[in-house]
Amino acid sequence: MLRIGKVESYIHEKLEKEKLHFVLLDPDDVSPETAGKLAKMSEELGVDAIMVGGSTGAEGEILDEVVKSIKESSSLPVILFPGSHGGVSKYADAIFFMSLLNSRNPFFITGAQALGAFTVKRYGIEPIPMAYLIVEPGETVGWVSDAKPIPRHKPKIAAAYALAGQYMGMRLVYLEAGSGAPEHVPNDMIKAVKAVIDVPLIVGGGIRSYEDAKEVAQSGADIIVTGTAIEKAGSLEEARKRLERIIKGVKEVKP
Ligand code: 1GP
Repeated sequence: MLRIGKVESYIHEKLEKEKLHFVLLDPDDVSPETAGKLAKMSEELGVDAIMVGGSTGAEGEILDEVVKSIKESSSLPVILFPGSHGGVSKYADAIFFMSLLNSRNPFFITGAQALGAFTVKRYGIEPIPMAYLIVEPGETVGWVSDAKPIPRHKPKIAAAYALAGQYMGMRLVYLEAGSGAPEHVPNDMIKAVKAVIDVPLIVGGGIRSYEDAKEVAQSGADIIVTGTAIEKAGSLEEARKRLERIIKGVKEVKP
């Protein structure tokens, strides 16, 4: 019998009361030690989960060490955000079992998923099926995964893919502008997607400030993801300041 797992239940329970903020840590950009410190700080400041992954190099021992360090430093759920079947770590709690629906390459739609499925089962990691959609500019992930990025002025295309994802059984939709994108996913596109789907909507890529986080949440994102703003803050103090402001922007918007 298929049952909703612990992490997914945690997400749903929290979403009844508030919008959520997830911090993304890329093992290619942060050391295990820094990842641990950022995770501890995230928990203190009210972040709801830590995502771990990236498009390049977030695999094997490097990935394991970062996940272990986060688990030792905080009690937040750790959710894998894999670039391919290599992005699986047995130390994580859950994995966004994602299909990049607008890739031109079937490897990123179903291929990597098939190659990783038994590993996920063997390790007992909770899979959370998710439709992953790349929006312009798409940045590294768009290029690496051979996406046909959704044009920023075509919200309806995003809405159609998102609804298709839901009808195919995916229980989350993620709109991704790409890590480090100069601008986040357009508000009109977030609104158009939110208007047609019933599953939670995650938005990430290019969200750096209180204002960004707030408008993305107001447009309808249920979960807001930030990576670069925290990872590239330069110091822990600066990361703390940025994180505080972003969390404020997310939490001020009521569901
Ligand atoms: C990337 O959506 C995430 O996969 C986060 O993007 O690094 O721009 O915050 P940023």
